[in-house]
Amino acid sequence: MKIDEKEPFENGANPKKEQLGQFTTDNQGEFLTTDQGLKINDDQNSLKSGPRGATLLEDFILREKITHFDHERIPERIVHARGSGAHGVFELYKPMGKYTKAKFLNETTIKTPVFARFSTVAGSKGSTDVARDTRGFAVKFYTQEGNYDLVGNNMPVFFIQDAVKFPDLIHAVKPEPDREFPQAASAHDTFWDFISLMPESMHHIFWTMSDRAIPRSLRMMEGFGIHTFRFINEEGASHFVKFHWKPLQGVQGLAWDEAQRISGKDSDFHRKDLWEAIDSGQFPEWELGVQIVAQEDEHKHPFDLLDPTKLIPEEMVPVEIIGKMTLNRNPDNFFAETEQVAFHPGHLVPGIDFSNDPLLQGRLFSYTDTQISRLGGPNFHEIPINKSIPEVTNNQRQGIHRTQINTGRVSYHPNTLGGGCPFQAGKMEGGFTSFEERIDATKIRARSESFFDHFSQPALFYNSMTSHEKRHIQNAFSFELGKVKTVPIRQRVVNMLLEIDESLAKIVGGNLGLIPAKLPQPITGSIPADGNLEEFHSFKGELPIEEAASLSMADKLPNNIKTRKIAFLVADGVEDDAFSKMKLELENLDAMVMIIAPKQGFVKTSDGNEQPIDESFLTAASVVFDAVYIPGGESVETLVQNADAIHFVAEAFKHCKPVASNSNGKKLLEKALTNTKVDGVSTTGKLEDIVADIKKCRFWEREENPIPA
Ligand code: HDD
Repeated sequence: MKIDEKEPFENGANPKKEQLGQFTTDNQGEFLTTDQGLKINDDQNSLKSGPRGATLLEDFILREKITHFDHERIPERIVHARGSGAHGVFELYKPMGKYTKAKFLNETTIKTPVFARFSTVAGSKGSTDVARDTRGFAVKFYTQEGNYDLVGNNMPVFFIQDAVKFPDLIHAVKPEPDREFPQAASAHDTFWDFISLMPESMHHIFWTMSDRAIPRSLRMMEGFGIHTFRFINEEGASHFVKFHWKPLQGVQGLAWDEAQRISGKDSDFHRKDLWEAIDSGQFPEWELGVQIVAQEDEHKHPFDLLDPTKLIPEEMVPVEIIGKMTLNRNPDNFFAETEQVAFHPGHLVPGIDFSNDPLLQGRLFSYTDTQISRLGGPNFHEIPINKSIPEVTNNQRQGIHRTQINTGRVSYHPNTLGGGCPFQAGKMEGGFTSFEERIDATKIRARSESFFDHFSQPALFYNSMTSHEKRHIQNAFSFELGKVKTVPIRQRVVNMLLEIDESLAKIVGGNLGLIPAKLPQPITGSIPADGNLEEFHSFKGELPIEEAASLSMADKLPNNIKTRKIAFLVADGVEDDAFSKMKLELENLDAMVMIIAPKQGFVKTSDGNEQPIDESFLTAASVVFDAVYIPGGESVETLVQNADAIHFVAEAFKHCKPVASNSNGKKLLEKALTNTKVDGVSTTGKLEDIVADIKKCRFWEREENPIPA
């Protein structure tokens, strides 16, 4: 497609889907062939010297098949190796021309195709989905002006202020190099050693110690562009902008104990959840929001807009919702699409530009560089999932795996032999021009003093948490540091917590048998010539607000029960009516009901019907469900004798989930729980009671009186 043809984006057309279609094959009804297209007669026996003889080197069919197999792996991503992706569309609610000339942010009739990939950071490709970790949230917009990538995370700040530290951060969190463990875990000495020496990491650490780091679902997390970017309008005026993704499914986390158990029971928990939601037509949606700061207000805030360890509280600059992304199609092939997709924060379109955030600036180098080794050369943009919709017309040629066949003798610019083509595009023709920022500076390897308030924002974050969220943070610090073997590392972190919140430092210190001490915090970087380190120390600045409700997850719950997974525990003799009516009613509200019984196959209901079973107690676990329901009947007499059924209910309760029965089913609840007269346990069998509890997601106050399970 030639640049600027906008029609293919309108009237429901999806030019990316069409483009991918040209590369899609379906083996249905086809003969088996070699890679050269030769039909194969026997794919099960190698060519031998006699039926019992040695295999012949001549067997090109055997050689080709095994050679391909031998080379099927490519290097996994150095970070964000474990990920899941999906196709979708972005629709704009209102034109943003006042701020940006980007076409996909100006034309509300256009549906821009997107591909989104969500990931953990530290773990390898085969690691668990539910590790305590930041999640990557990367979206590729296939716009009519070329690809625009918003490569963010599910947390609005980052660990470090300068990209030069990124390799150290990642080396510290990855499995330790001599022993190659722990996998997909930050709870180990090298990570906390680094963190204890890096006060700037504290803000992000508070986010990773919160439930944001163990999302219930990839569909239930917010996304953030993190850095301050620029919007540039037609007149060339610049506004600073921060990007936000707000999920319409609500925001929810897991319990930490639950997350650890899910890692054993179903380490594909998030991947499967995303796939199944899309497959069943429950398309996940996020609204895109922007926080805009006028150019002249650059220095108005008590933190530096260029510092990626800081956020702008929504209470200070509201988020303006401008559009919506819907993920509506699972990939056809995981490797070809999700694995080979190559994101880059430097893939821009006119109307969006960078700021001088030193973390962003370093990223701009790293992403293309990594694709060259990961995807094998400089032509990775030709892989179908990475291809832009506008045709690529430039003078780049050759390189490994080149697929484009450029005609003609001219591959340089300027030229006359090719009629001067391809032409440079002027501003009016959509040619990209960088924002003309005036720079008058001394070359210096240093950091601005405006980056040194490392403690006010983590304090704001902690202050903004509800009591259960605070408890989870206290427990997460205590868990992570408890796994650290080197006591001075634990002590340094506890001392740093003292700079942020005294009560937190004392609770965590108490759990570790340590007393927080007020000591000078470490400094990083070069020592000034005059030896005066004072100004290099981290400090806790003043913020105009003490709490920001927008930082808490507590009031971001969904107002429906769509895609919630509810386990029905049954056995022979289950009351037909109580069972099938409730199942139907919940499914009518788009919840997902799974029937679990002592054995697979069928159970006989009270009316003698045969009810098929989805899973047995052997294969199912409460941790992968959002709620449990026990319909009454003779079945309950069987279930109260079944240790797995009792454990199932108790474990769901322990993880603060809604647990329900009808009046005849409550015997199982009474057997499993010490107290059934608490919030989130209903025995009325009424749909409205169960739905109200499921909407609340969790009853965290139960953690104050934990039960064994
Ligand atoms: Fe990065 C991948 C997000 C800092 C270097 N990064 C990667 C992915 C996400 C992020 C979501 C996975 C993309 C995908 O799904 O393929 N990275 C971030 C965010 C950062 C950040 C939000 C800070 C605000 N990253 C960062 C720095 C560097 C890198 C400072 C290097 C100096 N990131 C990479 C990388 C990766 C990557 C090595 C690995 C695989 C890839 O790029 O394609 O280049």
